[in-house]
Amino acid sequence: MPDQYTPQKSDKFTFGLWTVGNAGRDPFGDPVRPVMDPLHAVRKLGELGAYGVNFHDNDLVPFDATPQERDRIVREFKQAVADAGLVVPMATTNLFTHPIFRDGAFTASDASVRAFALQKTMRAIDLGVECGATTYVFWGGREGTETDAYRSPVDAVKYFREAMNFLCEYVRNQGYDLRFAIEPKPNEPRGDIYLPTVGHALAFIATLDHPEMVGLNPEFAHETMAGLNFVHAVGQAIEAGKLFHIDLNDQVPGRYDQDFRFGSENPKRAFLLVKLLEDSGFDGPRHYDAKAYRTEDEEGVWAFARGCMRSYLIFREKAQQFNQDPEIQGIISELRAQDTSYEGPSASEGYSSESAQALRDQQFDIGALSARGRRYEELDQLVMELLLGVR
Ligand code: DIG
Ligand code: MN
Ligand code: MN
Repeated sequence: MPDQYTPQKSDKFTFGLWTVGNAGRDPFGDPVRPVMDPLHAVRKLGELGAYGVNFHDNDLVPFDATPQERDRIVREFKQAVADAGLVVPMATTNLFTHPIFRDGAFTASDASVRAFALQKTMRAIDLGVECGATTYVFWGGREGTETDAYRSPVDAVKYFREAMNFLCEYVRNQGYDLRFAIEPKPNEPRGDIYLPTVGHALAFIATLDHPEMVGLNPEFAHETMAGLNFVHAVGQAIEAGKLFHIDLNDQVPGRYDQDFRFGSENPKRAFLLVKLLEDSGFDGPRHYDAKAYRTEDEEGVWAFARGCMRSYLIFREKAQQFNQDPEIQGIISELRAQDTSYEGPSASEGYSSESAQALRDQQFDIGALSARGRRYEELDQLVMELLLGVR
């Protein structure tokens, strides 16, 4: 039954074909659901109110498809996307399933594998652009090691950089309207994956020939697997102007990559993430890189997809309530008034020898400043009561 949490295309929710199409295989069990026809996924997502779909090259075009098969598949896919009123904002390459990538793709020790990974990625970029993608994600699922006895981690970074620089030049040379988004992950399927967090990726991007073309696709589960605060990671990406895309899902810290339904494990962190995205004016797709529990049949998959989108809309409404709640905003206003009452010398105006000397001479009431309580318990309890539906 439609209600105020029924998604609209204007909410910009997207799903990867591999998400709703996940057949439930895991390291200890066979698939539990039939392989989903990508055209069926497109139609169903359109019916659910999604804005778009994304794909890895081989989610759509089999690894060994002939050029003729490839063209037919793409033609039919583009028609289904158009019929469903969807778009394809993002595409990416599968550089992790085929055995050739067993020791990596861009960072593989074998130079011929690195070259093949570039060839496959150029073709996949062409495919993504042909379907309308303007963001291209790089998740280095196999870019890592189980033992560091052979490949130097210094070489790995150099290999990664030469691949990204080459592909940036390819996109520039082709005249494509495309930005790259690196997706960090700390481990799995490799024992350790290079560029494991948002911080590592930001540092790496700064070393590229065209850093302006490359940003981030942070994933909730991946920073959480690393024991990090995903809201902080996204905040740093936003502040750096590098939040080019985002993978929404959920995760229990310290576990394998669970890719749970958004908001299903950490509702407070999910709320604070949605509040950050909405307050910051992020206008990119709200992309779900998540999958239904292995226990589910196809109906359960669509319940999962609906739940991802409904929870985002509920959290967005809660964020609006937070911003309008008189008691919450009263505490914030009082805190901010006191926090900004200092009028002495500071770093906010930049450095000068005069300001440095004035700062040296500044007197501070250490006792009063040390004794000041922050009222965060009161404020956080109000957030919890908002989320628990008692405000
Ligand atoms: C897994 O978290 C990765 C791959 O599914 C894909 O390359 C990327 C795009 O969201 N996420
Ligand atoms: Mn994941
Ligand atoms: Mn992802």
